[in-house]
Amino acid sequence: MPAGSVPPALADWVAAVARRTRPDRIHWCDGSDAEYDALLALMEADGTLIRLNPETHPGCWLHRSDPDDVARVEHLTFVCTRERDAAGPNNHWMAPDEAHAKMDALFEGCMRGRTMYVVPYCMGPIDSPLARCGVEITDSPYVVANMRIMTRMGAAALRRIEREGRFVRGLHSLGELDPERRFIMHFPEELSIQSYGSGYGGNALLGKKCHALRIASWQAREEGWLAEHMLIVGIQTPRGDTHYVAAAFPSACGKTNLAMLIPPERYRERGWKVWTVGDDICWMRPSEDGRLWAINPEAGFFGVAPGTSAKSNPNALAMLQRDTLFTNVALTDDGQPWWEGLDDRVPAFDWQGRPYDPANGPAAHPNSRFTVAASRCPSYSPHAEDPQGVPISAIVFGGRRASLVPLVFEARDWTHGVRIGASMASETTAAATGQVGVVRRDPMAMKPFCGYHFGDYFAHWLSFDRPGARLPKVFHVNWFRKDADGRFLWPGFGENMRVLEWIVGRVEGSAGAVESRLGPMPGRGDIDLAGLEDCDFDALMQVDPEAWSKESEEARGFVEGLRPGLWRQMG
Ligand code: O2Y
Ligand code: MN
Repeated sequence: MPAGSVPPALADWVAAVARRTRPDRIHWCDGSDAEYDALLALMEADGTLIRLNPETHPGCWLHRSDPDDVARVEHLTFVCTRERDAAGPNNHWMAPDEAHAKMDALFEGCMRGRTMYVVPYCMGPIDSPLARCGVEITDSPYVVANMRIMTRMGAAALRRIEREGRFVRGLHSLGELDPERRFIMHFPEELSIQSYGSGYGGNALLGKKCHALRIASWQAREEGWLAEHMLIVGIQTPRGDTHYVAAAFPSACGKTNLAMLIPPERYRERGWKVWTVGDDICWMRPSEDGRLWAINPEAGFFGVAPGTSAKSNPNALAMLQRDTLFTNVALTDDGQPWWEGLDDRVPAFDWQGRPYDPANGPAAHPNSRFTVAASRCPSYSPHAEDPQGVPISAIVFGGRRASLVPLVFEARDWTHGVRIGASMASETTAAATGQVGVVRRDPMAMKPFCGYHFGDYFAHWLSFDRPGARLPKVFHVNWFRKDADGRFLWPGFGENMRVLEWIVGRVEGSAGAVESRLGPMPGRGDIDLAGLEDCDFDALMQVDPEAWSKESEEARGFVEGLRPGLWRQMG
């Protein structure tokens, strides 16, 4: 037990878990540097971690997961509410009694021979009223090391838990890493999570998707706030004002790249700057001034490595040079991490540690990851840790659509914005599903992460439109539209700044727009296209009325299928 007092509810729960799981040892994590170093040494000794080249990548490590355990498992992820309807058709549901019986049997004796780590953590700045605490019990030191980077973990979190008395209980075991004995269960009514049989990412770092989205979205509805799958950036204008924008994109649509965007030189010269607050999750709460104030509940980035390059994300490359845990990337012959899209070197070993052979597929797993402290990001906002959060001026929804959806348009008002978010659909990528190019409905990019009924979720969003509210403007973007030959119509990456400039201009009231049936859109003269002579702006913005009507009809059918009458309430 740690020095100082442990809330009895926490001590009792830890004791009960130990009685069931039978660990050889219990370690209460304090979050110290010494503890982190000891964990790394332990994992180096047992082969869980490989030290990367200390000359080029000091403090960096490679972990290779089980080859059958490389991504989130949506089909094994359940929301276990007393009433099936509360979880909604958007979640796999299991009755809590049945789920507990199943999990109790799996956890029985599963930590024999292992150490049980007790990880108190805080999602959000430790002194923020918007932050929430949890405790993850796990038998994976790799999970502990990741949680230390991704959350505020250790003694300070334990003190806050002691003060508040309320925390989310997360129980995790690697089990046998058998895909047949793998479940990720959420019990929002009990504020608890149980995860068995996977050591990977969203399945195992319970503070992230399980707590900060599925459980938090439930808590947010009860308490009047929003827990969203959104990045947060601050956009500083040449006048020195910073507007904060939250943006929701389905997994693998470049959220991390947008969160760390470096404006093109022309913009930088004029004084534009993009500040990173978060790359994946945003908690927003209406404040007394009527605005939504947001925090990033995470303290680090768990980003996809493949595709990260000097072109797509120079800030990420800079921060990955030291103190980073890599998972399932390839290795060069001199022990450097490597992934597809990084550069033209040829790796020596693939993600499974085999000598690299292109016949075996990509060298790095498509869902290979880096875990790194947010503070290592060169564009990390000086306001990212402000306890009150940052005020959100615009919300941007987006998807990956090769056709139909224009580069950018604006919602007429909040309710229309909710309709746009609820109508979101995106093409799948290899990293997300293994299937490529299938259009999947993903409202507000929350399909895998909303911990309750989507109909109730949209109604919750609508409820923010009330007297005195000064809600953000809402936009929709699509960076991925292609021409008839399959070439991208928009250059993307840093050039997305042009669209952000228009969005900021709309927020400030200085940018023009033309009206369209979708909502206001930039006309040719409203958006900076200088130097993009090859860009077919008309093709980018063109909307086929018939195809759009069909798309809207599908979205209407989807929303009305959730809760009849809801579509009409959405503007
Ligand atoms: O596959 C996983 O376990 C990771 S999923 C993930 C990780 C970081 C940020 N976003 C996601 C996601 O799927 O949205
Ligand atoms: Mn995500």
